[in-house]
This record gives sequence, structure tokens and C-alpha cells, in this order.
Amino acid sequence: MSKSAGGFEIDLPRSLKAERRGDIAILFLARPQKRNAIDDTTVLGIEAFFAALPDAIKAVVLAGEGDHFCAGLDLAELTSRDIAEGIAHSRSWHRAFERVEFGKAPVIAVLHGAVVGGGLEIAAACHLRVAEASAYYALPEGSRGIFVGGGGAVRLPRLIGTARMTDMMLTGRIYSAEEGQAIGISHYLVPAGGGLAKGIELAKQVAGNAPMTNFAVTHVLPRIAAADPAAGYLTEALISAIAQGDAEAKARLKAFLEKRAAKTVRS
Ligand code: 1HE
Repeated sequence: MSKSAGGFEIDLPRSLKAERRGDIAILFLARPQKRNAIDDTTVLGIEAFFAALPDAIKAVVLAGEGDHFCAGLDLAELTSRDIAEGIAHSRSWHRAFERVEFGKAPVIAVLHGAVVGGGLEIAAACHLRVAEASAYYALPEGSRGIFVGGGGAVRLPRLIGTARMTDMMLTGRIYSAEEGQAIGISHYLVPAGGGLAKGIELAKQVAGNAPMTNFAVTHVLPRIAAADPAAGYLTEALISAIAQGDAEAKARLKAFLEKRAAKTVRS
């Protein structure tokens, strides 16, 4: 454990490193000798980090140290679990990744090298994904005789469709960074080594939004998208009225009308 890691008043396991840059936090999966495979301690550390995120942090970047983002579940720990322990383990991933997806701040994943199994699952729990040209995606669970357990069965079909996920699991198909960009895994594709800078640039942009907008997009939009249309339209009306009633929205709209705000133009 490392106390107050990177300026955060929290104990983090050695497999995680945190850094603070103003109102941006960067969390590194930092177990490169095991290709950032996620063991139990790391899962608990991820949950604790996002649960204890200070209010002053407005966006988080999640990246991996070494040549790979994440090789998924630590397979060494898997062999000793019985069925009940397996369920509890999967639920512990669900709790941790729920903190990522529905936490205090939007999360931007920076992907490179292997983004496989549980690595792809945690990436799917993030709000934006930047991929470097070296990134590749796979679900080797199929060939290891297991199944996804970190929320991938819920989040990945939303991202790439059930049909593509079925293919990845049944055949072990690997998608390249370019293919991943084309099918919607990543939002941004950048050259090798450019991911962290792009992730931080996006985090700063996101951090500059009105807090109510970021809340609506990260907490309310996914619920509307999963709701039946009637409930979705009503929820949309409510959150849009809440957002526009906020003082921050009033100030931003006034700034535009007084020609003090940026226009929406192509750069
Ligand atoms: C690991 C893991 C791991 C590496 N668990 N120890 N994930 C997988 O099936 C992917 C498994 N990993 C790989 O295919 C390869 O390691 C990589 C392609 C990611 C990287 O290859 P390479 O040649 O750079 O490294 P390596 O020599 O394979 O691994 C270096 C060390 O990391 C080695 O340990 P060492 O003690 O011999 O040095 C590996 O054993 C170790 N290592 N990956 C444990 N995953 C909630 S359900 C989620 C289900 C899943 O995620 S299943 C998918 C698991």
C-alpha cells in the first residue's frame, strides 16, 4: 500500500498509481510485469479510488503502465475459486466498475497494446476511449473455458453489438486498433505514444463543462437509453429542465448571447 498516493488521501495497492494534475486525476494500472492483469487487490483498489475521488476532481484518465493496457483477469487467482467464490468475485468487479461508470467524474480510458478480457471490460465502463495504434481487443475467455464476469456481457453488446461479441468469444477474434475504431470501441485513434496526451486534453475539455451537464450525460443518458421510450422521453424532459435551470447554464447562455462564448465552428 502507498499512502496518499499522488496527492490522494487513500491507500492504493502497489498495482495502482495515481497522479493529480489540477482538477484531473490520472489512475495507472501499474503492474506491467504481469501485463496489468487485475487481481483481487487491484479490483478493491479501483473501487476505493473512485469511491474516494475528491469533489475537486472533474475528470479522470485511466491508463496502463508498460506495453499493454491490461491483460484482463489475473488467471493465477482464478484456479483456486469454487462456484460461490466465483460469483462473489464477479460481483466485486461489478461493484468496482459501477464506481467507474457511475462515479463523480467522467472517465477517459487510454488504450494501448493488449486490451483483453477484463481489460476490455473496464475500458467499456469508461465514458470515452482513446486508442493508440498498438491497441488490440479480444475476449480470450472463450478459449480459457470461462465467461466474462466484469460487466462485459452488459456493456460490450451496447458498444459493439451482441453479434460481434458472440464472434469474439466463440472464435477468439482479435480486432486491431483501426478495426476497434471502426466498430465503435474507441472514440479517438492516435499514433503510438500519443494516448496519454490526448486523454489529458479530453479530460481538461470535459472538466470545463457545467457539472450538471456531465452528471446528465454520465448518469442520466445511459438510463434513458436503456429505458422504454415513454419513460425515456419523460426523464429527458426532467433532466433537461434541471440542467437549464442551473445557474451555470444561465451564465453560459448569457455569455453566448452577449457574444462572449465560443461559437460551434469547425476548426
Ligand atoms: C498474467 C496474465 C493474466 C500475463 N493473468 N498473469 N487474459 C488472457 O487470457 C490474456 C493472457 N495474457 C496474454 O495473452 C499475454 O500475457 C499478453 C498478450 C497480454 C502479453 O504477452 P507478453 O509476451 O508480453 O507477456 P507474457 O510473457 O505472456 O506475460 C508476462 C507475465 O505476465 C507472465 O508471468 P511470469 O511470472 O511468467 O513473468 C504471465 O503469466 C503474466 N500474465 N497475463 C495472470 N491475465 C472478470 S472476468 C474477466 C475474465 C478475463 O479477463 S479472461 C482473459 C484473461
